[in-house]
Amino acid sequence: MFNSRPAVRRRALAAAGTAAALALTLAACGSSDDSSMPGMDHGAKSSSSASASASPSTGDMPGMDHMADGNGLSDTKDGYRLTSQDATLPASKQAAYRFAVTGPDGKPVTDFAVDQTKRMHFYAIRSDLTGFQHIHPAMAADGTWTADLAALAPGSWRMFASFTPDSGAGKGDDFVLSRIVTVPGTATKTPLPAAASSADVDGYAVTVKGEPMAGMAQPLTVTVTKDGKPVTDLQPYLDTYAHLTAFHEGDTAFAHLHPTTKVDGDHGGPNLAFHAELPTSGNWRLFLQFQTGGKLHTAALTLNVG
Ligand SMILES: [Cu+2]
Repeated sequence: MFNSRPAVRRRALAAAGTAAALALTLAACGSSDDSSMPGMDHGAKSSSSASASASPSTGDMPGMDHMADGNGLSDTKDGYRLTSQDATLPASKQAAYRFAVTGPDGKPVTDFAVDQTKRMHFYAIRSDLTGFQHIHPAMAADGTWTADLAALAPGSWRMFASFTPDSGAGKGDDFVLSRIVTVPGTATKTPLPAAASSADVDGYAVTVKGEPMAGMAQPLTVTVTKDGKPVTDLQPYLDTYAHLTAFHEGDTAFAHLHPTTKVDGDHGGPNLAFHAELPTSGNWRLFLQFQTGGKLHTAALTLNVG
């Protein structure tokens, strides 16, 4: 009896210690916005590059060239680097994010190839996959890009730059690089909506058919309807009838889904074919952008990848 007591106490203490450690872990997970803390960037980078190199490469498949970009979670690849002084941006008002791409020689790159009608595609996404922005920044002569962002909610954001150098060692290679930006304030996490096969936006219904599998190229069909009727007046937007980007729950890994439907005038739809290759399993937030009557629509739905 006397001897068992310390043992019981030790177990109780050990249990208390485990509970405390668990609570700390939960607290750390709960505030996922802490991933933007200085010094945390490099950890994310090394793990992301490891997973990128482990994923199967299908870069030689037609139309799959963007899949070779990796998951976009690093700020550097093949000597190219996304640089920015803007580690924080103000909350709840328009903000300019300034950045540059430096090449293997360390100098800012100014020569970019046009891809899908633009020399630079820029995406902002909050750590909970809300707040998606897809914009096309302007470049100054010295290679400094300015992305004019709409109001950002407090929290941790990842800024992605997607580009193709038009000279130098990386000429013709597609890059997606990213950096984290902190927006000060009280960050509230929005739970990811449940997986769904359709989403509504601006009176349109967008339905996605297909069974994407991690790391495999799978056909994905997007159908656009309005009031139950097929939509056939989709306009070209960035050389496509629908621009699809996806971000992975947890690490905000990036994927760009490429259309296989050819663009031919202002009468796209209702069915659009894509090659989906999402490198990892889990939930992806899919953003579908399409244009009608000169207006851009952005639908979002959660896609579960097995
Ligand atoms: Cu773009």
